[in-house]
Amino acid sequence: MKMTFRWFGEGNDTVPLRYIKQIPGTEGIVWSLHDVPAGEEWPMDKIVEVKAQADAAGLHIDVVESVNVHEDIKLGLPSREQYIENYKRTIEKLGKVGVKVICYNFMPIFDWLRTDLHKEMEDGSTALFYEHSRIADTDPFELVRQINANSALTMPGWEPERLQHLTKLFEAYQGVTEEHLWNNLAYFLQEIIPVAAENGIRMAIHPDDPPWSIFGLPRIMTCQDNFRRFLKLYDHPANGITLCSGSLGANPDNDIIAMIHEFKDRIPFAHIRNVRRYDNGDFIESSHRTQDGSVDIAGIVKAYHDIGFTGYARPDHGRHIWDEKCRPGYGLYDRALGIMHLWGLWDGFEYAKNGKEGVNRA
Ligand code: CS2
Ligand code: MN
Repeated sequence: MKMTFRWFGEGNDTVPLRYIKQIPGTEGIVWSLHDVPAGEEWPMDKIVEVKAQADAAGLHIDVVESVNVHEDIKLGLPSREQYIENYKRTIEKLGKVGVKVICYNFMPIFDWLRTDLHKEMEDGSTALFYEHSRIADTDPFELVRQINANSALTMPGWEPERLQHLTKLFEAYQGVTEEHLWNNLAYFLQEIIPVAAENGIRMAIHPDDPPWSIFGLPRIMTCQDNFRRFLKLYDHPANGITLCSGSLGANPDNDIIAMIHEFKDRIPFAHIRNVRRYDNGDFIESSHRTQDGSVDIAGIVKAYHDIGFTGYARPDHGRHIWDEKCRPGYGLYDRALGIMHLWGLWDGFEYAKNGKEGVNRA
């Protein structure tokens, strides 16, 4: 397991690279060019700039999250051709600087969705919270306005230029079913996977978060059966999954341990975090520890250890603790604790299997 940490870029993140370097066993950043709109080709000079910053801090840039997919590709519009071309050029450039994994998602309009970015927990910390009834009862425009108004920094995938066009986007998705989305995803994969493979890159689709339809929009990357179908759309190691335990874990029917075993060769990237689910469909992003949430994080790390996982991992969102001022879900403290928890479990399993020698090697 190769540990990484998401970083939003110079001037766009509260965590300096040198702090990331100080988290034990953390070798690289998970990065993106957040100011390049979805669909545009990434400029080489900006890519090289991030690489230079990471190099100077002694961190690698092997994993990109995300190269966002333009809505026209998800909608299957004729204009997708140009956006797919741009996507391919970006893949080639990323291959040139040594990127190994590109994470992306195929969620219509919205990326991850929560109703409260600072829900207070029993211990006074705050965390990202999803209130099921509020999604059902609130108009999406109003909800986005409320959430963005309460947040100093925009959430990834919620870029203002995309949200400005919300009305038009909702109209465009009228009549777009899950099957349409599957077809459009298949088309996209046929085009980009060969280019990724040629450039030494594994594509890794992120599950939908939450893993069910919201505001009547179709969502397909939601469960084990659908991931199986996804992998068959293009049966090649370069067509892979970002297995996010927190996103999938919001649905109690998802058996993440079973997914790790079934899809083991096709998981270049693991997001490992917990959520605490409530009976009414609400959930909150609790600490990484198994006991604090509803997802068996210890079992998940054991499953990764059992399959001899050599891919990249990162702690996903964290709580906001010790009065840290940070991006919602992306502070330093709780994610650093998350990493230590994940390593603690991993080293424990390794020690039980191979003793001190194994731990030294790992
Ligand atoms: C999120 C997403 O759960 C997560 O990892 O932070 O924003 C994720 O980065 C994207 O869906 C990947 O494309
Ligand atoms: Mn994730």
